[in-house]
Amino acid sequence: MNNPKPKYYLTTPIYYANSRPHVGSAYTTIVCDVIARYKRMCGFDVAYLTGTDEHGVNIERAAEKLGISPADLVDRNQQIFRDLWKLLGISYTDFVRTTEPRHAVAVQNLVRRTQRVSPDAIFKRKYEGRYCIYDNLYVSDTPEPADCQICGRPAELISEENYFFRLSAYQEKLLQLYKDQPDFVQPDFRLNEVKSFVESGLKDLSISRKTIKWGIPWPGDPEHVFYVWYDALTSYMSGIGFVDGEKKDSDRFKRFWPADVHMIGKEIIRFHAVYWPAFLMAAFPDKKSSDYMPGRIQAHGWLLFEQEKMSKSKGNVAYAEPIVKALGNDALRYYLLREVVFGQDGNFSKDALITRYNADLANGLGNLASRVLAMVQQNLDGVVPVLDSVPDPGLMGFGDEVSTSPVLVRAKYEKFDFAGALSDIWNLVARVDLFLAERRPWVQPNNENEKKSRGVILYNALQALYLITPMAHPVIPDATQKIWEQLGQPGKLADVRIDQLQWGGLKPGTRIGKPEGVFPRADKKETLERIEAMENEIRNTGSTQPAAPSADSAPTAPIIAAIGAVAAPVTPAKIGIEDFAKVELRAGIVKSAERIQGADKLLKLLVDIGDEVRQVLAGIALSYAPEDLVGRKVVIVTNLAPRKMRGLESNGMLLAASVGPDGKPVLCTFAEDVPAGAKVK
Ligand code: ME8
Repeated sequence: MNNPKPKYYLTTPIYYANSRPHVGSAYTTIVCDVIARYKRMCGFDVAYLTGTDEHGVNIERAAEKLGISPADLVDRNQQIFRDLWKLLGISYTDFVRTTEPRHAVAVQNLVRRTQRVSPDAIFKRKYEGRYCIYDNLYVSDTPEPADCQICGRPAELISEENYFFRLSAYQEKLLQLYKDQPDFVQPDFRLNEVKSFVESGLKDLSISRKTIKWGIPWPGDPEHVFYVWYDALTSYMSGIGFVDGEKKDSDRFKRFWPADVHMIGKEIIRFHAVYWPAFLMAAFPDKKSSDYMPGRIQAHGWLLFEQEKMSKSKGNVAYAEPIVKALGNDALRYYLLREVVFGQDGNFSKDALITRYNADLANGLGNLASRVLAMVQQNLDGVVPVLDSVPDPGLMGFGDEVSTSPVLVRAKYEKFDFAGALSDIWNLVARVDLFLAERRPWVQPNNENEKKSRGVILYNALQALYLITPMAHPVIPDATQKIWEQLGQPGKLADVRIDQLQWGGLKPGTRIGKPEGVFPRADKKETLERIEAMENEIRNTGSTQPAAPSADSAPTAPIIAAIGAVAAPVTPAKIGIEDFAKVELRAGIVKSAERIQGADKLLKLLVDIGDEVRQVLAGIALSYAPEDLVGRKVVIVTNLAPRKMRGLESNGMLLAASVGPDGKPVLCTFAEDVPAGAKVK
């Protein structure tokens, strides 16, 4: 049967399954969940796809490091992603793994189709160039050394015969697409960046690899596997039932394709706004653009941790699970959407998260709901009053003011201005608080008129709550569902039409439920400690990657992990001497040491390493007093890329053993005399 609802299809990037998700990956997924929930509440039939990107050299190498097979690694990690999405209440409808057979078939069929309908689009030639294995990016088409534009690390040399996609032939067509679909890339300033990139000339793109085994075999030439981005992008189709672009495609694919929005972080815009539309143009030259071209590529900014992008490869990540376990799912969702201006970079701080939680959720909405509901229970027998006279003009003004709000809030959701929508909703919470403070319904009435007036005041406050609750639902689904039930409303709040909300929708005579607090206040210190303890547990045991350093436990933490204080899930694979030789170790002498304000565990050291004095930040402040370190001989890793913490650069790492159950760092030193700068091998 045909579904009369309009369709809406949105996707997250499919995340690399080389490690567990962090707050950055959770951010995109939560944003998409808010959109999906909002659209459903506007009457759309929503398909929401997420998944895991499970091929490529970074997966191969991550597995090798752990001494397990790539298949085992991705199996484990994709489950961690799914578990987290469950914990976060993500209402995705489809999940795709690129190692699924249905996906491999789709990728092979898409390329076969392309070769058939656009015979010039794909050709074979020798490739020599530099490739970044972390970002899966062809960095330069010449063999000279080059650094990756995304992560800045040196790219690897590759030289092999590859299949190429003739991207150069799509330059004009892409520019035409940006003209015909002016919203194709959002925000606008990103579209300008994309246009300049395309205008500057497009090079043909290698789309197969011979040196990698962990990938989808090229049809008819199994020595080659697909370039991970051709593979990964196709998941947006395979994930909802694309098979061949012909008769075998599922009804679901036919209903939902093309996507309305591909939501991504800004660093992968080129793949989505240039390569992906070009791949699609080549695969469907016989179709109208509106039948296959995504509606929009929406790029958001990064969550920053200590001013740097939070990323798995840098190890400066925060995890979502401990926050959800300590404060609930709504707390993280609310904080991320309220604090980060969508589209821009935003800082992530647990401290700010707890402050927001207490101010806006516990003291704000939660407190308002429980106060109003308790007063209705106590004074009105738990029933929404029937008004038998026209309320006084002051009260009608309040209703008018509140009832215009849903239209404004919806306009902001439509523009993906989540911080704006939430700010409007919370202004309304403050407005109701003020209204109650002015009208004081808790004062015992002296006569019948005053009693009626109290009923009218509470009636107004209840109607306001009745509007606020669904408006906040896409962002904080758990608490709003509870408040909804406490307002005596049956069924799921998710089924309420947000575009049909009306002042007065809470019917007089409705019996309200038992008021129960939805956001208990959190003690900041204690909550932070709980979160950090859980984070440490994840770093030490729960992760399939080596322990990641926390904000102020680095830089000794990775070494502590390597020494074996943590219970690694698997024994690390053996390395050759050539791998060890990559690490430059030298003897150093500490010249000065001082504490860093606001970082309990970090010390700032100046270390003489012979030919220079290096600034090094070390997570040893709980074990060493700064004055005890001056003059001390230490071992330092001198060729580690510099890293910023608390706004200061650390240019090296001290070696330390990790002792006891708490992993107390004990610095490595020398029993005999050594000059500063002596090599340690
Ligand atoms: O790029 N702040 O996967 P990925 C905000 N597999 N968002 C962040 C973030 C941060 N600090 N860190 C990650 C890939 N993200 C490819 C995608 S799609 C066909 C293939 C989010 O695991 C953001 O959405 O590196 C970013 O684009 C994505 O995770 C990258 O995830």
